[in-house]
Amino acid sequence: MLTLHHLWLCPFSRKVRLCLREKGLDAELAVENVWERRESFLALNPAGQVPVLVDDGVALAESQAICEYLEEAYPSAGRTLLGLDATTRAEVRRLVLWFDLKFGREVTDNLVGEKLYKRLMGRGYPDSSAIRAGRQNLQYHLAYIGYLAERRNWLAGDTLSLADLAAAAHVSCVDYLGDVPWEDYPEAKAWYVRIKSRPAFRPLLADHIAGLPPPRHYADLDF
Ligand SMILES: N[C@@H](CCC(=O)N[C@@H](CS)C(=O)NCC(=O)O)C(=O)O
Repeated sequence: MLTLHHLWLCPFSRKVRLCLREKGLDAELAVENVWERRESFLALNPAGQVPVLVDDGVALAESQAICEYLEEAYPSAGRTLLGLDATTRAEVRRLVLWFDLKFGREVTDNLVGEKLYKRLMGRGYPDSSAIRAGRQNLQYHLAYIGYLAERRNWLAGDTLSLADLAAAAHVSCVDYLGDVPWEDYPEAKAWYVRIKSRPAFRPLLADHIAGLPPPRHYADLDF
């Protein structure tokens, strides 16, 4: 029995949701309003952050540790999301960090953080200069995604990996807010269309945040 404590438009939770689905695993989703600092949640993860995966009573925290745990605990026949050899695994991990840390700080925090989480956490109003910086930074990240996707089948190599899931998790949060200039980045768009069309992505496209509807193209596979 798997339970994922998560938040809507949290890229780290989305990465784990995608990983679970790609591995054919079902988890019950439990929304955790992290800003409430509930004691029972802090007992699961003293850092007070989502995602937290509870697998048969054992709590796991940190999205990358969770994804790598799923790889080890639930190996899928003939498939891996981490890469078959040491070189590919190093590249997958480099790109996961690129998206979770660099894209996260330069883009997701400035857009999703400012537009959604600041309000939810009672930390004031969106800062328009941060939003401008997020949109500006997003452009070179989209160019980099396009550069990788043009040269490789998937971002880290021949097969779909956690690098694609991390990238798609962040990009999908920003896309929910309508901030992605897709028409200017056709190679990145072609990669996103491919990953968005995978069955594992469907539940993310069905997400709807009360009072913050996504733009029409968000759930459209042929946008
Ligand atoms: N490095 C962590 C980052 C998780 C994270 O930043 N989660 C955010 C929501 S997207 C959170 O729980 N923030 C609440 C807090 O930091 O107090 C991971 O990969 O799981």
